[in-house]
Amino acid sequence: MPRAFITGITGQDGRHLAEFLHGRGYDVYGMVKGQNNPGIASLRDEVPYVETVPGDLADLPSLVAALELAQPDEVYNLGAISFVALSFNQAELTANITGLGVLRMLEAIRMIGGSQNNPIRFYQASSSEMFGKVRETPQNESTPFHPRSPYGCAKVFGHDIVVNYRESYDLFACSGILFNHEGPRRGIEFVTRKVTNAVARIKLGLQHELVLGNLDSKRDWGYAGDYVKAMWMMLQQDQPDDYVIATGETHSIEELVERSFAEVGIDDWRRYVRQDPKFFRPAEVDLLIGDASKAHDQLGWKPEVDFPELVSMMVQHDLEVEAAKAGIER
Ligand code: GDR
Repeated sequence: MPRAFITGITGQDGRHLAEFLHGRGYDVYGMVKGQNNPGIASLRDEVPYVETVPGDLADLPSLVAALELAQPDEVYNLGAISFVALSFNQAELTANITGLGVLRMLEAIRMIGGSQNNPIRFYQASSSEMFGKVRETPQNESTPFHPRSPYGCAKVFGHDIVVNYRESYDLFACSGILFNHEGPRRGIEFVTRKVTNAVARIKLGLQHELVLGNLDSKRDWGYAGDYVKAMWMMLQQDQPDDYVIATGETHSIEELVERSFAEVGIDDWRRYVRQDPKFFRPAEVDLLIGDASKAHDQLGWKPEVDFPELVSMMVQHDLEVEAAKAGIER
């Protein structure tokens, strides 16, 4: 059986990817940090077949030990400080985990290596946040980077060091430049889930307002379940390369809010929404829209879930979960 090792296993993508790889017959190992990681309970619930391995992206010896234990064919580096807003407050931590963590993982792979005939294949979770103040629209693999947050800067370092290690040491290392990808497993701090969860609670009478920051920024939102498939596809190619993964459609936060309220039959959404400066960022990424033609042509990848389906899936999920928690019959 092929073996996969995933960092960031407790996050949205980690769980989707574990599910996908398990379905393809992989033994899946997930790296978990800390002595009592709160993410472990839901991990055991949702993906019980994942073998957890201790390790931390801040600690190279722990990465080497984790790889020695898992003996993977494929390594997926999804672990990061991934919340852009937090990265402004914890910039150094973000640089260390989201940026230097990639370098440590690459070094660990160089040390462990895998067998001569079957070297470890590496996937790095790069991000559309690297495009930041975009130099061209839509953005593709050769669009120059202009990050707008400590998170974006750290991801640029991670991306560049993957290219450098590929060129210097002939590693099979790929980066997926993934645009925003969402779903019912998305953390509540990210705008899509914050909105769909609040809309569900407002509909159920459990909450009365939704407080947001900038409603004008635009994002290319896809479904996380579709995007993890692209990660795996990249590692099955003959040659390592970098790919943009996106839907090619963009929508504003306001459109997301409007559509989410419409899903529960509320048209006058402005009654419930308030803006608060504390949710605005010191520097914003105004517009993202990706051109995934290379992934379409070379990987045969395309997204299956569109924006209306995504919003509907998330709102309906949150209605169900919130009603169950509150003991409301629907
Ligand atoms: P993003 O995702 O920064 O694009 O990064 P997020 O959902 O946090 O923000 C999207 C946009 O919404 C605006 N916004 C708010 N955002 C949050 N979180 N909360 C609010 O109340 C709010 N109001 C408005 C933001 O200003 C922003 O413009 C995500 C992360 O998953 C990264 O890790 C990943 O690399 C990129 O997507 C691709």
